[in-house]
Amino acid sequence: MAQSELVVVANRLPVDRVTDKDGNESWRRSPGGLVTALEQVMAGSDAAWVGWPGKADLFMDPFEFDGNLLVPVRLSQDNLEYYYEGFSNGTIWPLYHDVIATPIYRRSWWDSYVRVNKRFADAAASVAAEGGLVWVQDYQLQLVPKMLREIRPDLTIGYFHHIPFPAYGLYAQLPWRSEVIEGLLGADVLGFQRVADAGNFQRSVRRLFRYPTKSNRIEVPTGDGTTRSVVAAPFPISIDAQAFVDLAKKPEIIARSKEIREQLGNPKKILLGVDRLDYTKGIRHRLKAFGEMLEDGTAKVGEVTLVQVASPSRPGVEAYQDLRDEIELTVGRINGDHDTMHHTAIRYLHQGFPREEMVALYLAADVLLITALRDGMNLVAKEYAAVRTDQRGVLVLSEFAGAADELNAALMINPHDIDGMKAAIIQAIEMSPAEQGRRMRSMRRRVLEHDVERWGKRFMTAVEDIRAEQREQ
Ligand code: GDG
Repeated sequence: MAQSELVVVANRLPVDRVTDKDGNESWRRSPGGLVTALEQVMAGSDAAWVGWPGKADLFMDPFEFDGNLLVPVRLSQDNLEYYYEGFSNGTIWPLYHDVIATPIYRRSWWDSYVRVNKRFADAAASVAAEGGLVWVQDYQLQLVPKMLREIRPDLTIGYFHHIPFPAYGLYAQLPWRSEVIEGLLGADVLGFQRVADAGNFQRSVRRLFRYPTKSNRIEVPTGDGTTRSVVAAPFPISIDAQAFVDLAKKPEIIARSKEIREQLGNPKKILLGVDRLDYTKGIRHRLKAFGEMLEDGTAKVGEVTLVQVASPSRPGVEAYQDLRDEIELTVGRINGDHDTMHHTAIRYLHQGFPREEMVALYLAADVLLITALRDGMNLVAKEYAAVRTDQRGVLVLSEFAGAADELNAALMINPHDIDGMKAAIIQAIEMSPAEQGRRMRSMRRRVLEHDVERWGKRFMTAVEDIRAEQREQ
């Protein structure tokens, strides 16, 4: 098989299987942010991508797509239930998001996680060139770095963690806490979203293993009396800002944004929420605040409308089914109490939309509400800032989202403080155009300068640097 100098390993391959109207199947690049982010890193290099093709029990040989080698990893229905929905999304996801939902610890889920991680590690080992670079993505694959190093000690290994890393007091609950840290420490560079995440990880390493850490470095014993340096540092992810700016300038998207306002009955102010339907995003808290504003008269139907896009997510996980029921009950109640024949309080959309429509929505929205209880970064916040070339609009941003470290000009909120959130929404609704412009300019400068290309380059430079160091030794 062809050998690749750069191998990306992620839970999903960057393509979706699509069937056209004549029943012919083909692959299409998936629209996700990670795909765009890594596209630039992978372009022009002899790169491979290892991941699950998106369908249970699909066994396929590696194939070429857009100049890259795609290496499918087969997952059975059981694997999807135990490794993916179970350990990844029923154990790690809630634990790492500060136990907003209760993590479930099941030995059978862990066993499946170990087995599937090994399958990903083996697949990566089979395609990486001698001395090549492997970049592992995210919490579904935390054991891959160590497993890969054991098979292929010649490789340089990077890992990027897209979600938060919790404080040790919470992390310590995990029955396999040592195994997961050991798995991650197989990497040469570990990237986190926030300074706090990298710090939490380092503290867990010190508490569990007593390995010395100094600034961003951890000295990991190799077993032969020497140590190996592992870098654990923040690399805040970003978006392809220019692509969003280009969309925002398209006349048909600007026209669509005006049409959206009209279709909503030309309210004075449109509030917008865009989230995967996930309990980490604080959608319930946002609805509570808005519902109270309608009750106490600080918002009036017809004058203010909340558009909530909640894209369908993880329907196989029980906590997500319960959340959906709860949110839909709340939206129904609020609308039932406040709607008129002409106007709705909340336009709730449990659907995914094309990116063009998302940009039109961002342009139509006077206020974007990010009320996450915990969020690694939150790219929606950055997308909103990028598209507002008119320097208008207000971002209300939870301090518990990674984006809060960078977008300091947003109106910061603690989503648990409902009165505080209501006050911020009122402040946003009433903000003068001059102040909107001042804040938006500052946020846009940050997002346009620190885009995803820069993120990818920074991470790759850190990996290259450590590789050069190792070669000198
Ligand atoms: C994880 C971390 C971290 C949403 N609905 C639609 C749609 N989206 C797009 C948004 C945005 C992306 O999905 C969501 O990204 P987020 O960052 O907000 O959140 P997660 O999915 O939870 O991502 C997160 C991220 O990884 C990257 O490291 O920031 O903290 O949890 O791009 O625009 N896009 C389209 N239609 C929709 O209906 N086209």
